[in-house]
Amino acid sequence: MFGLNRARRTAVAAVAATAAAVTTALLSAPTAVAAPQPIVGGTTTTTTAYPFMMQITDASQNQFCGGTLVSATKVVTAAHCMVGESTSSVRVVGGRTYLNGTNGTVSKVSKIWINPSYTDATNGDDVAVLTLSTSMPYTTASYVSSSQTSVYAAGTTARILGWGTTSESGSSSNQLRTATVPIVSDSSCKSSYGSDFVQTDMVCAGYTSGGVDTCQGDSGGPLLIGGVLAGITSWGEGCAEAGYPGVYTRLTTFSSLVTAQVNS
Ligand code: 4AZ
Repeated sequence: MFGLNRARRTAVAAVAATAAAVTTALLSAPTAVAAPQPIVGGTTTTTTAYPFMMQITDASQNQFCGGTLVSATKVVTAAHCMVGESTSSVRVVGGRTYLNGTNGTVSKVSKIWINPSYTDATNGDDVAVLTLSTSMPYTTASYVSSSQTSVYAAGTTARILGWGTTSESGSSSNQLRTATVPIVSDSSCKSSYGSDFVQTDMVCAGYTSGGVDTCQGDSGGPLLIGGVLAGITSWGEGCAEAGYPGVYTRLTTFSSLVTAQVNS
């Protein structure tokens, strides 16, 4: 298996490693290096602009994944973010644009539903729904229904959001970031990823030349099409590499399962 990236929850180790890497770069760089780019490529934004954008954190409020508020007490995220977690090990934080902020609403989680078919992100089924102990006072996102499969037409503009790393080996962004990327055809994504691309369960987005993508720490967050939740950040080969678009959970396939959880 090639080096696929998925969510990293070793936040402290990652920060230490990144600090060392930055020090090395500063000491050795002969000329100016490019400024770190958002997500990878994009701009800063706020949870005021995207109020349904949730931080999924550990019990100490260290963010490790994203999630999308779809009702006052339900958050859609990736199954791979929740593997090994328990209701006592995670929190959901809303209304907090900055990772180092202390504002917003922090909720405990009373239930973690992981798609029972989930095994590994490259096998699909990468969806989970969290039930919150405290209602979030924020505007929710609507999500695609199972019949809306045409939203994934190749070339359609999609929006990605997260606090993830701003380059493949970079550090997380303190401020929420966003970018837009075109949906990639299933045939093209199959050319990139072969049998790891499960067409029924995944959709790809990104530029042929790379440069704009989700990366480590963005997992579980939204891919919006026309402002509607249509995908979940799932996996990819590296980040923003030419020929390797980001891979997102194809939410139309799981819409009914999600609705069952949202109504439970
Ligand atoms: C991650 O580790 C991750 N470039 C998310 C998305 C992508 C790679 C890694 C896609 O959370």
